[in-house]
Amino acid sequence: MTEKMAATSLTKFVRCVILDLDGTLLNTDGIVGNVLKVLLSRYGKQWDGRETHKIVGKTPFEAAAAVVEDYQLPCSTIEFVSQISPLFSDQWCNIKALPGANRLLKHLKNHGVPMALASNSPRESIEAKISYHDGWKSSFSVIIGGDEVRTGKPSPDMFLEAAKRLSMEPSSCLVIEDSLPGVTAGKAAEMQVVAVPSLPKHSHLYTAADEVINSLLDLRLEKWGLPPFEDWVDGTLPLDPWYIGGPVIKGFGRGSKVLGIPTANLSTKGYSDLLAEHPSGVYFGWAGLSSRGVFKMVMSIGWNPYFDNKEKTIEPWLLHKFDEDFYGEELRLVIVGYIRSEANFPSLESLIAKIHEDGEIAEKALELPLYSSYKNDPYLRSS
Ligand code: ADP
Ligand code: RBF
Ligand code: MG
Repeated sequence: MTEKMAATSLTKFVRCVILDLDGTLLNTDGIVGNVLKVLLSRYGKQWDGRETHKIVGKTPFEAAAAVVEDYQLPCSTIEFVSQISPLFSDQWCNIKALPGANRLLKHLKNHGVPMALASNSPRESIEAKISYHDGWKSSFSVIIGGDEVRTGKPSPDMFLEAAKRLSMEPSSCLVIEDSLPGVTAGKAAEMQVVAVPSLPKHSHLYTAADEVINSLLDLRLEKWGLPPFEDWVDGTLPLDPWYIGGPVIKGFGRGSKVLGIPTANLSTKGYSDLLAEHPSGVYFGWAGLSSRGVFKMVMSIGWNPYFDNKEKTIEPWLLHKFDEDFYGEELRLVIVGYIRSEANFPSLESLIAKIHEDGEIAEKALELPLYSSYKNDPYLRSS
């Protein structure tokens, strides 16, 4: 038996799913950063975001303790918690679902797969946060907050209690978690654990997880014996369309054109929130160039692991042969679907081969009515 087959046959099939909330289903990180910025400025300090990894997955008290210590604040952890709590409560209505969260909950609900929500946040905060998302509360047969067990994650208590209330054996539970404490808790509970790290470039730390994926869009439920998603079409996942545009700027000058894959770079200035909202990966859609027309397009968003970029960039390859460059021209993109997560490659040849495969997938998919209708989107032609 090959190693891969052995690994597959060792995968335990599950019957229910236990989900974490913040960073897994909800995009809480931005809100946390904003609130800390406000509160720390009252102490004359500046939140720089670099400590985010120290608070992800912690209980509110532990996270507060870490900040109080790191910034040497002249207050107790309890005082800090009481100051920050109302600031958070004010923001709960602004927290967006992470890409793929609604899709996952709907799918599991439709297929009658029992779901539990297990979060280090207090029960009351969980209820408040999910109340802003239609259909979420009724998706969960069990909800457990950090204040309902003796010890929060990384202790397994919360997950074991969830399994008990679902009347499931721990080995029949799949945990989906973004944080390291959450993954530790899931493994300590002897459950299967899929990690979806919420912080970029941290995936190498999640060795304890049974699988590490980049976003919920990459979840393959059939791996765990659960009903597979049925929305993939010819290697593509339809998305709610989103829009980005601007003048074409100089990119990294790596000579991608020589490789046959020129990418018309857009400035990321003014789009950082939009880019942060979308997981890195390969997407496709339509590209409008002000004086030239509308063309098929496939693009990568992210850090290009092969080149280890420091900034999240957007790199659209227009699937058309142009006789000249078009730097400075207005480029409008409508992104309609997802193909895969970014990968690293052992050689430049294998990276190029994969990008060409992406191009073929996009080329074909964009003929489907589902995607071709966006070719006429007025956004692509107005400038
Ligand atoms: P840079 O590093 O400056 O982005 P590239 O080698 O990626 O350089 O080339 C990108 C440039 O090539 C684009 O800005 C555009 O002017 C031109 N170009 C020509 N054909 C295409 C195409 N099919 N898709 C994208 N850009 C193209
Ligand atoms: N770079 C990577 O490091 N990993 C990838 O998986 C990857 N996929 C890409 C897919 C497409 C469709 C395109 C256009 C680019 C991709 N790139 C990827 C980015 C590539 O490294 C980069 O665009 C060029 O080499 C210019 O920097
Ligand atoms: Mg480029």
